[in-house]
Amino acid sequence: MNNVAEVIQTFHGGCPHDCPDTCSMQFHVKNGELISVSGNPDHPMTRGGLCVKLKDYEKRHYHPDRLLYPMKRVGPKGTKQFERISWDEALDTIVDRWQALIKADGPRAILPVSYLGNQGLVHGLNGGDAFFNRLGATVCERTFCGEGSCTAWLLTVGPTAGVDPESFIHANFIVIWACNSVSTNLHHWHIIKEAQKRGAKVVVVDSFASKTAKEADWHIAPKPGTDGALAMAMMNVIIEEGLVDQDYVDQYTVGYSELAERAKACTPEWAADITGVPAEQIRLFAREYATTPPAAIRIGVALERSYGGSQAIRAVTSLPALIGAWRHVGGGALQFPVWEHPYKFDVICRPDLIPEGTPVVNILQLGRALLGETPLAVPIKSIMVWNTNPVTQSPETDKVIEGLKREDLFTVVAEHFISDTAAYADILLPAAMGAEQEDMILSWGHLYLTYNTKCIDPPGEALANNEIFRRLAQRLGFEEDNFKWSDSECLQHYVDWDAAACKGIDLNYMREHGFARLNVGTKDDRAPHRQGNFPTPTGKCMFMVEGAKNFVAGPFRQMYEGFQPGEDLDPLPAYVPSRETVESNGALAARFPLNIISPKSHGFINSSYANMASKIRVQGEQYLMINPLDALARNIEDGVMVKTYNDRGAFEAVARVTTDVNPGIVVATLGYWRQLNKGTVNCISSAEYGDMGHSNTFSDNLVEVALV
Ligand SMILES: Nc1nc2c(c(=O)[nH]1)N[C@H]1C(S)=C(S)[C@@H](COP(=O)(O)OP(=O)(O)OC[C@H]3O[C@@H](n4cnc5c(=O)[nH]c(N)nc54)[C@H](O)[C@@H]3O)O[C@H]1N2
Ligand SMILES: Nc1nc2c(c(=O)[nH]1)N[C@H]1C(S)=C(S)[C@@H](COP(=O)(O)OP(=O)(O)OC[C@H]3O[C@@H](n4cnc5c(=O)[nH]c(N)nc54)[C@H](O)[C@@H]3O)O[C@H]1N2
Ligand code: SF4
Ligand SMILES: [Mo]
Repeated sequence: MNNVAEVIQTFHGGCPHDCPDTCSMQFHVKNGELISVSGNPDHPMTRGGLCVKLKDYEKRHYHPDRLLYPMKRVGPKGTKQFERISWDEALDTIVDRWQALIKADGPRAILPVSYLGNQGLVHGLNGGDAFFNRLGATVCERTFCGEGSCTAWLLTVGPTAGVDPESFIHANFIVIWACNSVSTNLHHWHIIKEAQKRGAKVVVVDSFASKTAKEADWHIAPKPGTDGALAMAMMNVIIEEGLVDQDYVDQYTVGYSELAERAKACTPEWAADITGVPAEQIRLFAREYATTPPAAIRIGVALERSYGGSQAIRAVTSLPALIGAWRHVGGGALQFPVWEHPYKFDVICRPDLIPEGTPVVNILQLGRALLGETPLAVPIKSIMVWNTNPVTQSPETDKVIEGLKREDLFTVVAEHFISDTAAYADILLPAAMGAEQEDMILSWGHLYLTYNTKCIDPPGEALANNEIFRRLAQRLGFEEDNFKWSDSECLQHYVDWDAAACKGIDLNYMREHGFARLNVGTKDDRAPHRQGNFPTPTGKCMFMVEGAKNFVAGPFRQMYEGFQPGEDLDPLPAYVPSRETVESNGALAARFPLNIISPKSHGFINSSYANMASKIRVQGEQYLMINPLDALARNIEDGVMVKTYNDRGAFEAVARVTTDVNPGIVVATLGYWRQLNKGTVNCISSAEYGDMGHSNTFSDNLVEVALV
């Protein structure tokens, strides 16, 4: 007879969430049931540990609110009144409605809405894109996260992974710029902590005292959206004080004299006025950065979230070349190491199937598109949503909801739960979860490939995303191979197994080991730009780019290039002020005087997990952090309910009166469910783009706060 220990089997898993850590997991299964999960102890970044969100991932699989069957709406939109139907009825209804729409208005009346709620190559990126491109639907441009940053990075250093996050162990001066690693990049934080213990200085540049800032040796707190001024002033100091690595600059960069000319006016005193950081601090920061090699910068996604965010990232990305930081192992900058991963996006997404002239709707402006505010020759009459929850995550929530309430909009949502968006569905499709589907997980935060085993069956009638699209494609008679491949076949086709980075790695290796380090050097020897070799058109670091046009660059993209008008870009980095500040828009600030930022919640991953009581306990009820001076002026005491509002909308939260935020700034973390709260932070955020790559502007919003 088997004893208990013998019937527990362990399988390789990969965390499918949109998180730079992409942990290698272990799924422990007994009698066909996922009984627990753990971090893979052999993975050099996961190191056997998972975060507070995923450590009991099995509970999410078996959560009582999990969607188990296809359903149709039987009450008014948004009231969550659904009735169980069969898969055949669900898919037939969808295909019938779409075929009627296509006949009447053409396929552009249909809009896919998706993001990276699942980061699998098969169930995250695939299927949906290829399917809707083949259908001829309007394209969804997904610039939720990092696209301005990517545009800035590509312009300056090209598609390089930059410094290996593991090489930070060798750095002596570490700058974490607008990244809350303790919450959002925990498995990089362990490495930084180790370097700190070894004597490295850790500087966090963050507009408030985040968990990470509190653990740093030095917290520098520029006002939101002013990082460009800080970086330009650092250049000024480095140049004026003769700290430039002239030999590196001469050999491996373009546009130094023009950059130096521009930086001349950007004195620390000038920047102190803009950023609120004292000039002497800026001088010291620049000096220490330039003279403590190896110096590594971790660029956080949040750095792009204001109108001038991408220009700021160009400035920050220029710093390492200026001081020759790239010469050293552990020197340089880290943005998204995904650039050196050998995924075949063209095969995954099939942008070649997009008919010429297809219109584009940006996910940040979904509300506007649904309300007809965006000029579209064919109005949107149907949407299908999967892997995203735009009601809480897209800006201008009130517009999104008004749009979703449209009686003539046919909405299909594939989900794990009845999310705030799923609540408005006409047809709800139950989706499979991590341990229930085979995949490889895209990683944007390290240099490992990650495999995920299907080791249990989905509960009820839930189906993996790709199977849903396979069935829809079959009903519509799509003949392309993509729609016929099994999940395993997809993986064979989606990764460039012949690439140099994959030497010695194939799908069998992945199945056996769960993860594989790409062949891109080791953490102890990798210095990819020691001698230039930047993957730019000149092979050099481009301080200056002449004739550049705006473009949307995301590693998780379809080929958007060509869809865009592409306005001219400034050839050089610069400080570009935010749209909504006291300085840039006095009239607006007179009514709404506080700058709000909305970073990630520690206990949730975006809006995922924010429906689980245990995670809400970790994270706390929806709250707003406010400085005692601002609180006093509004009679707000710690713990009372306040309303945060502007012309776009409002949400309610518990006030946390704290000096962790400076006067003039308030902080509300992202992800709370609207169903469980009165509004959420995106009710107030702007859907206007930033300066490059159609990036978001979540840190560029003015609000007022009052007692409820
Ligand atoms: N104010 C403000 N807004 C922001 C941000 C901010 O910082 N501030 N950050 C932005 C950023 S960086 C991002 S990345 C976005 C993220 O926003 P989203 O990508 O919308 O992330 P989630 O809210 O987690 O929604 C993902 C949904 O997909 C579902 N899902 C997960 N796996 C699967 C699956 O396998 N199949 C199906 N069918 N569904 C699945 C989950 O249940 C969840 O409801 O938010 C953006 N919005
Ligand atoms: N726990 C948890 N982890 C996550 C996620 C999650 O929702 N929860 N989401 C994942 C996703 S999709 C992403 S994109 C990453 C994002 O990871 P991060 O880049 O760390 O993003 P945030 O936490 O939104 O913001 C980081 C810090 O930037 C600061 N900040 C905001 N605006 C500015 C500014 O203008 N200047 C400066 N200097 N600082 C600013 C905020 O105060 C915050 O402390 O995290 C991933 N990991
Ligand atoms: S959310 Fe991030 S830190 Fe947590 S298990 Fe997944 S990849 Fe790891
Ligand atoms: Mo993100």
